[in-house]
Amino acid sequence: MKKLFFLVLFFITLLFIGCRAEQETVEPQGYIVFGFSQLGDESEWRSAHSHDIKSAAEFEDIQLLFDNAQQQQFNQIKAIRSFILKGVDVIAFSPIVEEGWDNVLMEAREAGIPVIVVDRKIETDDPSLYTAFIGSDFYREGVRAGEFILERFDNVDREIRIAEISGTISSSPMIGRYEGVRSVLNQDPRFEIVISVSGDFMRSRGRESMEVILQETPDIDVLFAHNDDMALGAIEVLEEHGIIPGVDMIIISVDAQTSGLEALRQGRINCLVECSPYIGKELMELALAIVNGEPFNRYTYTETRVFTDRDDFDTLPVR
Ligand code: GYE
Repeated sequence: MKKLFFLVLFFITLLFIGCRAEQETVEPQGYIVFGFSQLGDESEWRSAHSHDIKSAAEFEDIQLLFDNAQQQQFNQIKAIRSFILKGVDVIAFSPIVEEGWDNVLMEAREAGIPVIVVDRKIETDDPSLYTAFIGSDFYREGVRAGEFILERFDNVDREIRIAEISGTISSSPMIGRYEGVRSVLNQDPRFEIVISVSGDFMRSRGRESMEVILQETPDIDVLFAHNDDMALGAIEVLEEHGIIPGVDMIIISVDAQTSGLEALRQGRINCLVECSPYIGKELMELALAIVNGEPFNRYTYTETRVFTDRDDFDTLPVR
């Protein structure tokens, strides 16, 4: 009887050791929990950005906690606080506006959680509050748009009237593109931005903005829209008014997403300044490097290409 007891005990112990070994091998190496606060879902660019981040996390076997703040800064702050409470390994967020992040970033620092700023920049007196940034150079995008306008009107000897539909007020792409385009156009007295309206990066608001522009300022030569969605909304309104976009009015927008590229091929947009939302892979690699104490670049910028109606369309990217 005693023998039987020890035999049973022996097998139970073996079973236990076996289970433990299995558990240890199931846990993937470098497994991390990643909290991401997305600012909203306002544009085609944003959908591509969210999708790219989700699939990159899946590919790297990173547990992603994804929150959509529906265009509200306080929702983003709430999401970041909940990530801190959950004790995630790393936090990333795409800030809707530049200012107002210091307090919540200090809370993350106190909890010892590194923070990556993604896509848009923040304004802070203490840049050590975030660990790294990955996104685009919006000022350079504005410069590229300005250079295209200058080139397109090279031989035209009269005043060129420009309308601007800008992005979300106080957001870094809005500020960068606004300042960048002016830095080029201000060098030539022929060019004047006669009206600037904010369309909040949304197609519906792009429509409304163009209605305002047509009511208030006749004889516009150029539209510079801070993203494709707003340009496309504005184009619909132009067509409803019998104005031919791309011919009667030169159209430039930023992003170069699927619908923008299609409009370029149709001749309804003349120039697209590329802004890439596809940073998922680099973001996950960056997060892993930070958490694992490996070297990383503090600032990573995406490439900016320019596509125009005079390009060979076969060379355009396929999204
Ligand atoms: O250009 C626009 C989006 O922050 C770069 O936000 C992003 C901008 C992008 O809504 O389409």
